[in-house]
Amino acid sequence: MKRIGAFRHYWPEALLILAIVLPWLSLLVLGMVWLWQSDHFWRWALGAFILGLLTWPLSWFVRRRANAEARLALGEVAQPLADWHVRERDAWSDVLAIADATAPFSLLDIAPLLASAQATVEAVARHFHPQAQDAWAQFSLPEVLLLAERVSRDVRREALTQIPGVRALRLSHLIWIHRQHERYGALAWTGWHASSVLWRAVRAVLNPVRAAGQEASGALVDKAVTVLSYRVRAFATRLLVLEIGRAAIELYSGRLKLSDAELRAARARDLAAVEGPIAPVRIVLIGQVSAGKSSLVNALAQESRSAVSPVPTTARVAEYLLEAEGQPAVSVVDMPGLCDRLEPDVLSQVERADLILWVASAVQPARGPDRKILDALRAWAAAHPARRPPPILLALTHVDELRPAAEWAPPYDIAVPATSKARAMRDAVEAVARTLDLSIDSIVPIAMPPDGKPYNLDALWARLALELEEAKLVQLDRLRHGQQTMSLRELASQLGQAGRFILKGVVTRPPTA
Ligand SMILES: Nc1nc2c(ncn2[C@@H]2O[C@H](COP(=O)(O)OP(=O)(O)OP(=O)(O)O)[C@@H](O)[C@H]2O)c(=O)[nH]1
Ligand SMILES: [Mg+2]
Repeated sequence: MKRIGAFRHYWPEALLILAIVLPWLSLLVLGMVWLWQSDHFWRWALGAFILGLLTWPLSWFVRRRANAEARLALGEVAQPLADWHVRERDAWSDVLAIADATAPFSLLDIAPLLASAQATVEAVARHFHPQAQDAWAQFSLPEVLLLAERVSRDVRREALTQIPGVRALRLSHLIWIHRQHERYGALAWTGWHASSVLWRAVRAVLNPVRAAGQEASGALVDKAVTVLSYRVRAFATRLLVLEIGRAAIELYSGRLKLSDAELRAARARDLAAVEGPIAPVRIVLIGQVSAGKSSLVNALAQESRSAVSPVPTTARVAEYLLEAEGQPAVSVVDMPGLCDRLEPDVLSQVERADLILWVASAVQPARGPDRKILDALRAWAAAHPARRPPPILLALTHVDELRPAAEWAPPYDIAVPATSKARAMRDAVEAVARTLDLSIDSIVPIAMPPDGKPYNLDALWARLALELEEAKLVQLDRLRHGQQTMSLRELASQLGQAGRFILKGVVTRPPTA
């Protein structure tokens, strides 16, 4: 009923279309008649069929090339960011897989686009909140607003450089297309569909053999037409999936706490702090009782800062600023010896650590407490995927006491051990790497005999220096996370502002009519 009404309403438009289309359609029909009468029809049909067949491999080739070109053109967009770590990179591989598997969106149907955006966001969210039932909803409103800002900015930049003529495209054009589609789309489709079904039925009755040939070539021509818009759609689809994926990773990894301007301000504050008296990288020393933590503080400082003794000594956390000549300024935190569980004291220090320097004695056979606390820290880091975990290095102390204990004649080359002492040192490094599940290159053997010169501290400084860049990123991340916890005073001031705003709205509300 509705359609018949629409036909009645749009009859001038229908007549106009017929007036334009009929002369050309009649040409088609007349051409067919001529072909038929002059006995060329079967030759024509065969030629059309062969050309139609050709469209299959060609369309396959064109699609493949369009996909490859979209990949190439968006090569940079497909690169993971340099400061992403393992979890972000894993999530990014999922995003790339979705981008590869997503068929180009249709220009008129928005539903597949939304479904694909949702699938991308959910895939990323699952990486960061595997336990949460509604993993995708783990963000705050300002983060979503910031996300919208970023995606718009990035898609705009790529569209401007990659889609020809995009500047000339006005919103009014799109609205016009959409309106025409809404207005005539269903009607035109019904009209076209009905007349085409009728025509095909009549054709089949009149001449079944010819009709079969025409059906086949018609299907093939249809296919060729859809290929034409493929290139632009393939590009736009890949761009959207990648940008949405990247933005989702930024969102769920917790990097999207601050806008670029806010981040620049935080960095400036951070740099200002580094220039000031204290903001060097914070190295937290953790290890069993008498492992040599305080001795290491003194050796690194090249002077006695912390009390050292064969009996349990350090009872409280103490922080020292080291400005040894020729070495980067670092802040070193000396901790009491480990207990058999993760104490709140240790955890609160780990939360504020930019680098953890585990201290273990090479002559201490019991590694249970080290492994237990280390695993607890690993579990803590895994439970806080939004935070960048501090890198862990291990100083293997007391190597001078390894067997043969009487021999101590540094230097030793443990890469190519020539003496049994050097071999014992290498075995100790390998054993501690295995039992604590650390990589060998994160372990530096050192010695600080009470009555002799410290050994291999230069190597430890060099290893620390290699890790400083990462430690600075951890520090920046820490500052960024510090930003989101709003102080009570800040909260009170915001509530006050909101209260004033609401009151103002009530007082100045225009009188209701
Ligand atoms: N021979 C030798 N002795 C060491 C070495 N490192 C530390 N020591 C000695 O081991 C004892 C304990 O050293 P500390 O530095 O007090 O150990 P700690 O880890 O701070 O101990 P707590 O504060 O009790 O947790 C001291 O007598 C040090 O002189 C080393 O590499 N070789
Ligand atoms: Mg100590």
